[in-house]
Amino acid sequence: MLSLRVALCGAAAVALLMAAPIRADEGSNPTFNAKNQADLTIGLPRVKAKLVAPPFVMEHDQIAKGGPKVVQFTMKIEEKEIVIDGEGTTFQAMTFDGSMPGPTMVVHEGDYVELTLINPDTNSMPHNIDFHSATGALGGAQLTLVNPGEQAALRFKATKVGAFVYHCAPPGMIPWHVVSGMSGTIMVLPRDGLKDERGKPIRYDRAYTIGEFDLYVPKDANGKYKDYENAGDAYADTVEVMRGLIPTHVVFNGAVGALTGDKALNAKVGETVLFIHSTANRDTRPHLIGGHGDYVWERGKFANAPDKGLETWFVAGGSAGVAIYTFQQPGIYAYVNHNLIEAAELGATAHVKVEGHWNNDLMKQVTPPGPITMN
Ligand SMILES: [Cu+2]
Repeated sequence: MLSLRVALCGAAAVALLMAAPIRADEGSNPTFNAKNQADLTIGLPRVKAKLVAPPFVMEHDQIAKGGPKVVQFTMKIEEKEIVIDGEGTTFQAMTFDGSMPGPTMVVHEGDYVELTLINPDTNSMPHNIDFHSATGALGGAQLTLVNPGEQAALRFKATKVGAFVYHCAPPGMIPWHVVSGMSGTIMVLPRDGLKDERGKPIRYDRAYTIGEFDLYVPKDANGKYKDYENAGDAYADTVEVMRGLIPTHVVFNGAVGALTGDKALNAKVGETVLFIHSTANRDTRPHLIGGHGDYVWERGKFANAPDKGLETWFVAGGSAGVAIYTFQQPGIYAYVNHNLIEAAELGATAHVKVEGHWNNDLMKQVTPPGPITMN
């Protein structure tokens, strides 16, 4: 308990340095609920969204049906121990709804996102949420800081189209909470769906969400990864590793192998798959080995025309990129961070298992490997 208190005191000191308001109702902040303004959501349909754990994406319409809605979401914050690699290394994760990344939220431009954020009293730390898609109050972080045993509700209008990161941003502890697992994606679709540079509709058959995380796990004097009782106990050592900027693990969806083998993503030849790739802290460069990005919004923002036919794309830390590919050959594809050291040594690899018929015209093994016959 002592170390947790030390962690939180340290965090409070940093909060002062950052001069960030602790909560909206403390100090001299603007008024976050202005008087004499009509509530434009009155009379709009209200729908409850059903979030699902990544790599899956909640059911959604690619083209909006009807006018703007208030889409209601609920997320519970969960601090928990997870195992992040095949060696059994434990990690004190902090999560939105129990998963790394948190669930992917989908709405349409002009909809209102209404999130109830719950911090159960089984947790030990304050948390909040900063939506990169929202406007004002640190992306909502100022209005949602909840202590264990509290909940808060935030509503914002989705005015920008694209895939955007959301993450926890508690004063003084922002990077620690982010690299402990607290990020996810919200995708705001244009009401009339995705389009190419000429306005031709782009549709997809499946959507997957991949969250890349750089993890910083402390080691003991013998070089063995340390176990901790809880996140607070891990705080001081973890921040020391973080400050070196060398991650011990770079993983997709919370652990080495979270999306490989029998946990691979699935698709069929002829299917068009949308991949959302978020990274809340560190730059990355997704690449689908043996495939391409047919349409890629590197910066994830649908107001811009997509790039076409890319081999590798760049996703800046603190953003989510979107790539669309129609699979043309069956097989196991590796989807990697093409810093290959991070992919192969540190964990940033996923598999896509694609079923269907092989096309000899696109590729054919003319002669299998054998003795040299040409001099
Ligand atoms: Cu947090």
